[in-house]
Amino acid sequence: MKKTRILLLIVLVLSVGIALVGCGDDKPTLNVYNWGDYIDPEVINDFEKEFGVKVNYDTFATNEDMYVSIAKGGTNYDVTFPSDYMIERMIAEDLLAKIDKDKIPNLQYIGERYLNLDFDPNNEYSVPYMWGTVGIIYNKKMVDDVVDSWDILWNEKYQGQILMLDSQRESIGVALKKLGYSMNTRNMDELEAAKEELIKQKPLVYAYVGDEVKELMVGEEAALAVVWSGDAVAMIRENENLAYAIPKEGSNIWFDNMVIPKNAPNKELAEEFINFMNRPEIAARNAEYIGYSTPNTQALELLPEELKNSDVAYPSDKAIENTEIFLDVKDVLTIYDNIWLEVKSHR
Ligand code: N2P
Repeated sequence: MKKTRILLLIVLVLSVGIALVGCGDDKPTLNVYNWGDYIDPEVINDFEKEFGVKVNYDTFATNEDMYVSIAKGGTNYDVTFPSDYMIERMIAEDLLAKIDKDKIPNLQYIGERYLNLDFDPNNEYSVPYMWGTVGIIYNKKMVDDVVDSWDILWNEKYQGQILMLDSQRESIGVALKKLGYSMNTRNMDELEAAKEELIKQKPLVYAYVGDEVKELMVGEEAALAVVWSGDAVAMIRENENLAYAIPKEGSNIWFDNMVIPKNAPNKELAEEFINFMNRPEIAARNAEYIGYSTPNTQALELLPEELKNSDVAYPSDKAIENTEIFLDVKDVLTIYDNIWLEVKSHR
């Protein structure tokens, strides 16, 4: 008697298992590789339901991490989200598929200033997703100096209360700008000086962080942090003591686009997804949820007044006149890599 029951149980478990696997099998899958905290999760569910597909969703924290996974092979992502300089590099290294623009009618909603940028001159390989700046978020209760210069991140008064971005181009870029150099410099003396500057700053730095910056700043565990503007919007929404500034020495303006890796198993579904993400209603939901700035002009219209009018998310031309887009630094890339390694490992 007991034996039959156990046997029945085994049969039951096996058949449920087979049914589940079977189910997963008939649905086409889309493998998406995005930054952490960079989409309204409901949007993924809606795409799955509407298109009758399964989305596998993985995240990364920096362009460099994303690049390594794609370039070393062995991954099968259909869509990923690099920034400008990384798109430039991935095109040059033949890692991206050309996108069939006829499949992306919603490109019509993208504002002209976000199209045909130098890193992908005819948008043959990439479709805009979000854009923004790099700046300093600070707690007005904890900082009594004016925040208008990168210098404040080297002020000993704020020792242990400064967060830097755990991302090499941004951190090296901040040091370069502080010194009055371009964030895209290929000059060895300037790069060496930036490295020294970051090493000098290190005792003041509480931590080099990614998405955790939001919790730390909202929880008032640090006074100042280098952040991407969209995260600043999300943080200010949670804690009104926080404010954002783009330092006067200048900063980085960036553009994150959606791309299809050359070895994507499901390019057609990837194009459906990219088009879906640019439906004004969907683009607006993402922009509102994450706080980042949408390049989709119709989506912008759908945003709540408060967000639409935020000068953190949608700065004036004047506020960004002193910003640079990162370029692929090509032959000096290993210098940048080594500087970052040295800074991070310095004790
Ligand atoms: C979101 C990261 C935004 C990427 N967590 C800025 N390029």
